[in-house]
Amino acid sequence: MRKINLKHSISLICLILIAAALIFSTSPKIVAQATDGTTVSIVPKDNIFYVETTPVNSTFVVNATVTDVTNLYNWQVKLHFDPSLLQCTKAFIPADSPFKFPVTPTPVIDNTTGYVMMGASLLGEVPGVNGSGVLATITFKIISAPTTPGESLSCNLTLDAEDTYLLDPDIVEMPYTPIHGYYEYALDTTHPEIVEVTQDPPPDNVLETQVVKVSVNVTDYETGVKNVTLIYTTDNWTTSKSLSMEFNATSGFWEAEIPGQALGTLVKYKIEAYDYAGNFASDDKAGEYYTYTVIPEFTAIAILILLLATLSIAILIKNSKKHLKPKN
Ligand SMILES: [Ca+2]
Repeated sequence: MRKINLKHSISLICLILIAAALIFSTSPKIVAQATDGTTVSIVPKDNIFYVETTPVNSTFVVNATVTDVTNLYNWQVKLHFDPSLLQCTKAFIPADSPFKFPVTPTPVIDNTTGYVMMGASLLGEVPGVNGSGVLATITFKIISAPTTPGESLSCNLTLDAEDTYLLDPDIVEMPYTPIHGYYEYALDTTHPEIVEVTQDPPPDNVLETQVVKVSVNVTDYETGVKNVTLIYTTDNWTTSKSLSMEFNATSGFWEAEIPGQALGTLVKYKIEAYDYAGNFASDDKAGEYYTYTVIPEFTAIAILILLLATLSIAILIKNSKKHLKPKN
């Protein structure tokens, strides 16, 4: 692989610049004056991905940007990464970058040592360029994945202190603050949360053979909820059945129906959920389970309610007839 060390010895760019300086020796010299705010940054700074949402072999892009630079004539960026985790697949200066200068040596991508290096020079077109913008756009491919939940693989995306530089037309280095990047690839470790469980009809009013609709609100940080299961028993967990709950996009709840049961049956159930990273959550109402007992259609209470209702209606009818009577 062709390696260019542009800094330790006199670089290709410098040679060109020296030649250019000789040619353009009558050009007015501009004093290098980097403002206090000059930075070279990796943007985004944090590049955090999860296995379940960003599969291995996915790519992501970072920019090396410069801010508030004055009289930039020649620049170089060398960015280090861990080549056991990432491979650089592409590096270029965007066409619309104000720092895409005429002399641009081919970027050096070293996926063995783990660095990418590139630069550009104005070649005699003094003065330099002021402002902020993208120096380089760099694409990385994720090549290694963590294998156990909670594990994460990470590395810094470090701007080389020596080989990242900003030069003025006199080939004088201008100070800048480096803002390095960070990469992390993790198996998500936040569990889904079963927030709320409701049933219709309510537990004290389930009749013979009546289907019970159970609605569950489940939330999950990061990856989202993959599936929710209702597990119920009618013989105190000697046997049990699982119902896959369906997500209702309108209500935002996960729903399932427990089939109608015979009179007197005690039904117990619990809810389980997984997120897309394989994290598990269970809600068995702190070991008590959600329960209901199937009651007859006409219990004593029901009859009493019915009698009261009948009486109320009778009174209402009587009252309304009274009102209909003319006053005189
Ligand atoms: Ca999660």
